[in-house]
Amino acid sequence: MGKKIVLLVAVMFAASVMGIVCHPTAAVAAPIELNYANFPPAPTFPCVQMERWKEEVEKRTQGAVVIKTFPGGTLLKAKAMMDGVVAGQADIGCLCMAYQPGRFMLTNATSLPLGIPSSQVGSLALWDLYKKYKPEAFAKVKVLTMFTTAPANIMSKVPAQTLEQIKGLDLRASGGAAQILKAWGANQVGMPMSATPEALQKGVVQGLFSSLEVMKDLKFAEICKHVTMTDTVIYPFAVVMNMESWKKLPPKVQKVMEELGEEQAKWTGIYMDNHAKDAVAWSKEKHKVDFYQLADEELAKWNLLLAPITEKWMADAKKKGLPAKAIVDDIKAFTKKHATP
Ligand code: DTR
Repeated sequence: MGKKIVLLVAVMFAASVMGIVCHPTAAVAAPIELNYANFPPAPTFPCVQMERWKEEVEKRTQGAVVIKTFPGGTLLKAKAMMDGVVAGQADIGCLCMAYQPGRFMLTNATSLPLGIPSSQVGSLALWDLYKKYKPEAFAKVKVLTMFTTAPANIMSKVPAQTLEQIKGLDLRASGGAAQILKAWGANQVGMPMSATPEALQKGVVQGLFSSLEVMKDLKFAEICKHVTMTDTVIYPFAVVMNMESWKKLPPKVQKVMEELGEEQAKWTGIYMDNHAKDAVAWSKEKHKVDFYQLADEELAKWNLLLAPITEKWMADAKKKGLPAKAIVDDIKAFTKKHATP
């Protein structure tokens, strides 16, 4: 009898050490379910990174967490993302900070024309910037990761290869990049990416200024037969979680998500850079898109027009009490750090 009890205790002890919960109700404990909202269609890169993050979290928590994803603005739309997550309409949301320049002023400094060369470098520099300054704009949420697009280029139905051709052309961009189009003389039309396919179809705009992966993911190569390579600026994104939902998570799950922060930024950067290259090759081959490389002197002329944008951001940031110069210097230093192999 005594031996049996000892054996039972030993088995229970071993099981609990191995993490097997013996309590009958705990053994069938339902996984924690989290909703993750995203604004653009499923094939686009913000949604691809969302699915990758979901898979990693589910795998690394051994199924203790299940994430339900909502692409295409089905749960929250682009500009409602932050407030929707704060209010708990979604546990997690992915937002493009560039769409709200004033609200995310500090992190949007990464979309100034400062020469960020790729999505990988941009994503890691942005993550460093966030960690260093912990901007007030994110005080009510848990930031899970951040990343950026690859540099933006002009995709258009008609050639936009000279400043004369761009003058007055209806081109779509949002946030920081909008000022760039204005500086080049375009008639800048602002809207989120999710509204762009229809605007192109209906002729509301003649083209857009963005990273090139959308040529394939949103099939813009079918309609925009001209690309002018300027490799100008990136757009920054954030993935945020409702604070209550975050606090309710077991520490082990929180650890998994925290460890994924920088890794996810890098993964997304690499995915985006490769995918943008792939989209260029696909557009040339399948849709005979003409890619036009500006001559160095011409590009220098275009870039010169952009200098006042950074100056204006610095003046505005100072007015808001931000250490404008330090932020810009840090972005340059983080860029250099991550661009150097
Ligand atoms: N360049 C920004 C952000 C962006 C780039 N690719 C996608 C795909 C889906 C949504 C947003 C973006 C923009 O032009 O909106």
